[in-house]
Amino acid sequence: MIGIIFGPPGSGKGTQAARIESEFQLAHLSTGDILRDEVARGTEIGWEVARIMSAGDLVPDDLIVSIVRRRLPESEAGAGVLLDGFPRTLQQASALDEMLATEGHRVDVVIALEVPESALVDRILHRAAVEGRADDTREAIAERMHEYHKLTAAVLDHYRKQEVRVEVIDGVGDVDAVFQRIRQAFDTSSR
Ligand code: B4P
Repeated sequence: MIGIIFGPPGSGKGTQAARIESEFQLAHLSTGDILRDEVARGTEIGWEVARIMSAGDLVPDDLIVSIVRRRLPESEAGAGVLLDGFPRTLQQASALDEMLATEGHRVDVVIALEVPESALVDRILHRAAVEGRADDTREAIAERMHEYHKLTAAVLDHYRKQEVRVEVIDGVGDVDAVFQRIRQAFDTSSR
């Protein structure tokens, strides 16, 4: 099973992916988590991406694709993988399709979380107060939303055109309620 959890910044991708990971034994591969870990460890990649991320911009496609190319085989080894935060551009989506095709695989399902922008900003600002993430400032949030509409939203159409199953999930409500909606969609799609 190759799944993608998709949605604008703050839609709850990471939150729901953690639930899906434990319920369906899928390996959770989050490019945001990988990049934050590189920054925290002060690696060469971390130095390269820290400023880009804190401004709310997307890091270069080549870098992200090489990270995923390195990690995907290990993540795919078990029951399957849930990609979180990737692909975020059409170039990344094509690179992923090619990586999977070399092993005779393809994306099976896209879970697309839908949340109105006003609620997204509230959630992220709330997280800012709790976690102090470098990209949770008002300016960076505005840039992340802009990048989402300019570059990322088109990824959904890319998969719809390929007739990949796309499940649009209402992401408003408490974390459990959203997860129940995802579980229903996931159960149906894996049958
Ligand atoms: P991500 O880590 O993917 O950040 P995100 O889109 O904000 O996260 P997410 O939607 O997972 O939000 P969460 O569950 O935490 O990316 C960060 C940055 O990394 C990008 O801006 C970019 O610079 C870089 N990057 C990553 N992948 C890349 C790629 N492929 N290409 C280029 N650059 C890339 O939820 C947000 C908040 O809402 C949390 O506080 C949570 O507690 C709360 N919340 C969740 N569900 C809720 C609910 N149902 N109700 C109320 N609050 C809820």
